[in-house]
Amino acid sequence: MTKESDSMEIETTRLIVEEGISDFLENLTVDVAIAGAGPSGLVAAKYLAENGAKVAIFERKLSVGGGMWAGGMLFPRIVVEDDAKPILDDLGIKSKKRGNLWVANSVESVVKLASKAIDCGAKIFNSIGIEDVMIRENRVTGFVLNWSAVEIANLHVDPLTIGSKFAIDATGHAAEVCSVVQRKAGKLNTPSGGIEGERSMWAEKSEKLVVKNTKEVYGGLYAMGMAANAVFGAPRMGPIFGGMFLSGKKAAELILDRL
Ligand code: 48H
Repeated sequence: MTKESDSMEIETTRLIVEEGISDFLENLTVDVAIAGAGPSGLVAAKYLAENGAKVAIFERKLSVGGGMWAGGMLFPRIVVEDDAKPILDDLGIKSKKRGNLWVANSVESVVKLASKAIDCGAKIFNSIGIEDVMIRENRVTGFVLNWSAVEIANLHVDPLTIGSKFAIDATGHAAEVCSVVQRKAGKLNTPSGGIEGERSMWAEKSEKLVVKNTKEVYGGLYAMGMAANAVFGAPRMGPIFGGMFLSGKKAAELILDRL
């Protein structure tokens, strides 16, 4: 409620707190909660939201984009294969054919992908990390979250929760959500029942496996992107991002079928 006597600073504070809280409250329960706003998380969010799902991404850092900003060894370029080129086109990301691969600017890729995900209706909550999950009857039913600043300052502050029909681990190499579920539930849907661990670089193999490994790893919890390869013991691929895009799209399609 605005008061005419308030200074501009007080009014600014009121607007920011009210709007921030109302956004958070509107997303206390969602169809799909995604941990991590790297390329796979943003692609999944874009296709889910575009098809009518209520999606919230929680990103530990201030910035979205994960490992894509930096391209390869800080040269701001990524490559994708032919099968992911339609996704670049759909996102309006310019690309150049070089031999068998397409080359795109990594900064343009992050900016356009994030912009499309937001325009499609995905909500991004940054500087919030997932530290745990809720589990009911062998199913993940939501995330347990806290401000990243609390984690960085090592403060003893209890977390809060949001509920979801489906959850996605898009936290990259560390597969953080799957690690928590393995620790707390004791078993994942993997050959060993746990996280198999990422293997050394082997691009051709890894790019195919990241799509194959994009699946439900525990009731209601999907792994995708590098997290999927870490969970299922597949190799890494360096700055090739086609598999990340295709994995995000596959996760969205699998979940949309079940919503
Ligand atoms: C909230 C979290 C948490 C948490 C982490 O690493 P990412 O870019 O992940 P992907 O899988 O979308 O893309 C992987 C790609 O960037 C990459 O690393 C490749 C292709 N590597 C190949 C190679 O050979 O090295 O993004 C993950 C995001 C980041 O923004 C993290 O900050 C965030 O998830 N995150 N957010 N809660 N617990 N943990």
